Amino acid sequence: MERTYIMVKPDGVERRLTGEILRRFENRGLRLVGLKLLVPARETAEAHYAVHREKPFYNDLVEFVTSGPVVAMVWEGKDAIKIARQMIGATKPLDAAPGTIRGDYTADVMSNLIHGSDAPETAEAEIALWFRPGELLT
Ligand code: D4T
Repeated sequence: MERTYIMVKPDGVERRLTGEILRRFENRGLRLVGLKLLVPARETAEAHYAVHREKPFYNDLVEFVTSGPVVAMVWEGKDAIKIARQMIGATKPLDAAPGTIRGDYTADVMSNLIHGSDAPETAEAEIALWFRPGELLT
């Protein structure tokens, strides 16, 4: 069993896509073990995107993800990290296949609706960053 951190970004909440995204993850058979709505603190967003600190888009990214409420979630299942990444679709709009969340609902590299952890180590760090242990099912 594997856990992954998934986040509906402010554009996804604003566009009323939270229900559609939850439905897709439930239909795929993953188990929801944590869920909350919050406006991210700047420090949390900076830590979440620390790997991109030197990139030219870093400041805009932190501004964007703190610009409104997000839906923070943890989903569990066999190969949950890769399955979620597959459902989310590629970062570059031209590479995001139809049938994926990004491929069906966005063509913008930054306003790309949703985040999903990319590896077991990042999943563990992101879950610990966004959730306290008591907020997750066992
Ligand atoms: P996240 O991390 O948000 O799930 O997105 P990805 O895993 O798909 O993509 P990423 O980490 O490479 O990029 C993080 C975040 O930065 C935005 N971005 C990315 C951007 O605005 N311009 C760019 O050139 C890149 C590469 C989009 C997602």
